[in-house]
Amino acid sequence: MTEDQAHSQAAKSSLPFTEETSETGPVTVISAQDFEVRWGHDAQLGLRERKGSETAVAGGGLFELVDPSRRKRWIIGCGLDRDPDDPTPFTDVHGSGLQFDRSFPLAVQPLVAECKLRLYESHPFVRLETHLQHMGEEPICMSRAFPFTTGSWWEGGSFQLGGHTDGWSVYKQGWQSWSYAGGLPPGGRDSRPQVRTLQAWHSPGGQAPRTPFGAIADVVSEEVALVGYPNKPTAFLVGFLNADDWLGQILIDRRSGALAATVLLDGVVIAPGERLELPPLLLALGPQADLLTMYAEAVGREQHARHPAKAPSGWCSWYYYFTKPSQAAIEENFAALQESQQSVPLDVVQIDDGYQTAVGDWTSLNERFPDGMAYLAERIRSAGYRPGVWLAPFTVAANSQLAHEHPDWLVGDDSGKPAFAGKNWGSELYSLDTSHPGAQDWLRALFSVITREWGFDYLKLDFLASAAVRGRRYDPCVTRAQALRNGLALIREMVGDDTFILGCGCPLLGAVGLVDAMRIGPDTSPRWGPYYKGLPVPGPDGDVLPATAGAIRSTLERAWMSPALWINDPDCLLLRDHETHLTLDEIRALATAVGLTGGMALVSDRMAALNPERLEMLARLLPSMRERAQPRSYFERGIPEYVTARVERPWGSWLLAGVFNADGRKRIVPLKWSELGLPEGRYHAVEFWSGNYLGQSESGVDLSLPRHGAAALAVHSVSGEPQIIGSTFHIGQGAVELEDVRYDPQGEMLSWNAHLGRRARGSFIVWLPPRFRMQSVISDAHSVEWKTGASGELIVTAEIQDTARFTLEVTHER
Ligand code: 9PG
Repeated sequence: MTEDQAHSQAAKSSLPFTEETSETGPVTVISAQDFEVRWGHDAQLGLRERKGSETAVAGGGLFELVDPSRRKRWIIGCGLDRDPDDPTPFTDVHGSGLQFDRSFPLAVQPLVAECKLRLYESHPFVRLETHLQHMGEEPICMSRAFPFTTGSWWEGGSFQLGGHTDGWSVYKQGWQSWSYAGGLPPGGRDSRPQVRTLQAWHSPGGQAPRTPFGAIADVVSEEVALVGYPNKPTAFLVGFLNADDWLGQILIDRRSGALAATVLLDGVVIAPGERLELPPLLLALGPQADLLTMYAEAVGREQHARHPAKAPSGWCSWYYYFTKPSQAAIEENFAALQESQQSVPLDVVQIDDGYQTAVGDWTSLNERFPDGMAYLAERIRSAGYRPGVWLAPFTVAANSQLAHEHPDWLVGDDSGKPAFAGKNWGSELYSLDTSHPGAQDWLRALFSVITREWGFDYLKLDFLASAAVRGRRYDPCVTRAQALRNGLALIREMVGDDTFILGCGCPLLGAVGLVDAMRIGPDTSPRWGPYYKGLPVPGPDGDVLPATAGAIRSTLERAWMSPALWINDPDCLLLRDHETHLTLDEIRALATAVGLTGGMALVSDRMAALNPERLEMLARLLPSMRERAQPRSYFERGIPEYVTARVERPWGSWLLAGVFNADGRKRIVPLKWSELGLPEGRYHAVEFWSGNYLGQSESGVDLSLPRHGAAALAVHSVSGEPQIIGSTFHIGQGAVELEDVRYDPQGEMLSWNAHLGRRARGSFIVWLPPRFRMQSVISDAHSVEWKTGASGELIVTAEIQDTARFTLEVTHER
């Protein structure tokens, strides 16, 4: 395309733009979907909602330089672009749009910030890419770059959300799988662990990051953040689109209303003539849940997220056997699983921590595994399960053979000792230097043994954040972000596409496209709250320690990631009624979160000792549905009270709602339909676990929830014809098992197919409007019965072997 053609195409694009003159000079004004973008020749970038002037965000880039001794640091901004280029049309993984290029010379230093702004015809976001070009003669050392700052940290900027300029709430994203994710309303403190090990595990930039102007930041969110007010429709999202080369975080001041998207440059030296590419940013205004979904989809497209055909279900040894699994225990468990396979079909049997002699010495087995791993993997496979195994490939315990034999493969600290990567297993932990050729060969050999010699094709790779610890590496040009991503890429290359990789203890953004699934919360545990050595742990340390409540919170708060980035792993259900402190209600609360968010469904109990009724709770989540519920508000601290998902089928649609009571006592929740986002109308509600029809209402229902309990509702709009309004077969209440539901008014028949993929006895809840009467039910299912329930609903109960067809004959008195 010639320049002229490009120009005329740009002019024709559905993204009209004009040039205006403001107080600070010329500004390009671009109209896109529901918002307007203003980009000044002075580098100020603004987004504004088109309707009203209530919501507008404007700011720009700042850069933090240090002298090589790191004793002095200073912040510089951008100068004018005197001669901006015309926009050019482009097409990328997101679609087509217009690209605007600007070059801003930085103040004082011979650096130029080259910025590319992309606006899309079919996505309501802005993509901002910033590169730094060195034009001078002397090397320049940089500690951080802030490709977008706003509010009080950007002179002349503005940050207004729904008319407010301060007192925001933030949805914080923690650094890795176990880290805190959730709301931080104003007033409350950020969640920052204090204990040394937890500090090492839960932040890439230290727990007291500085704002561009030196104060300790109020909130630090890794990779992405959402800012807004609980009851305002529009929020602001800013997020990095990859962590291939550099780690990014968002610093926020809720009180004064400021934000800085920050790239951790770790004192990189830019040589004369060199170019430093910062990770691209996505900026957008819109409704909370839509923004996070849109962000996840954009990252998924850019990073070529993996999309496994199915979310696996399975058994894991950790939460019953902990550090002491054995060959005999594994064998006992898959044998027990086989017994219930028809009604509880599971895919994977995964051996967790505790087969190895030390963390790092993965191929040296302890005495509990006498016949070796190849033998056990084969036994698991011939029992009909996919064999899975846990390991922490980038973590090396000080007490391992590996640490003794290859100290040169460890990331070092400034004093030349191995860098601290936390403490666990009674040992200090170090980080494997994935830039070291020796360590790389070792990794290749290790994964060849695990997948080829032993035969595992499901890997739970844990403590992955170790790879990205700050420190000295063999190859000084390899950044921390690259150390993690290259390490993961090497493993993926070694094990091939058919091996399922579950990331755990893993920084999130850097793993997209390499893992099939990701643990998205802290460990669950046989307790509701976090405990350490028998004592409860309050505060931010407790936020990241094993706890059922923490697993529920994270499962709901990070539901938006799946399936756009990977399949979410909410961690295992502990269903047992022995060797646990959990009540049935607490177990049900986690099962509700797992089921409604549609990720993996795992169990970790001694199966032979498990009460079949308890196991039924897992069965009723299988297979996992493709819908996933999201919190109604991302801005409250702790477990969200309401989560919802819309199910849309050609033959009907309904709302699924999870309602959680995190309180330590029983509570009546006056649930309003409007709080679930439903339009005005009359609705039926059926609670899944009890199978109870809660009646129909125009306002809502009062739910009585036990301490730490949850309810899972299907909410159907009341129609004038017979309709299915609930099911006890699956938590989606029809989302998975129902097909082709239809009412034939001529024949006076309500019919449907049920396709369950397992053997189960359960009920469909049917509503007949006034003047309809039930005649009979015809079905090829077993032992079909029907009765009228307490509120006039019809309960059709049957045993289904995989699939069945149902027809209800009714009469209608006109
Ligand atoms: C095996 C376990 C399980 C579990 C993983 C990971 O001390 N800690 O805070 C801590 C946190 C998580 C953790 C272990 C210790 O668990 O998430 O599923 O595989 O390792 O050791």
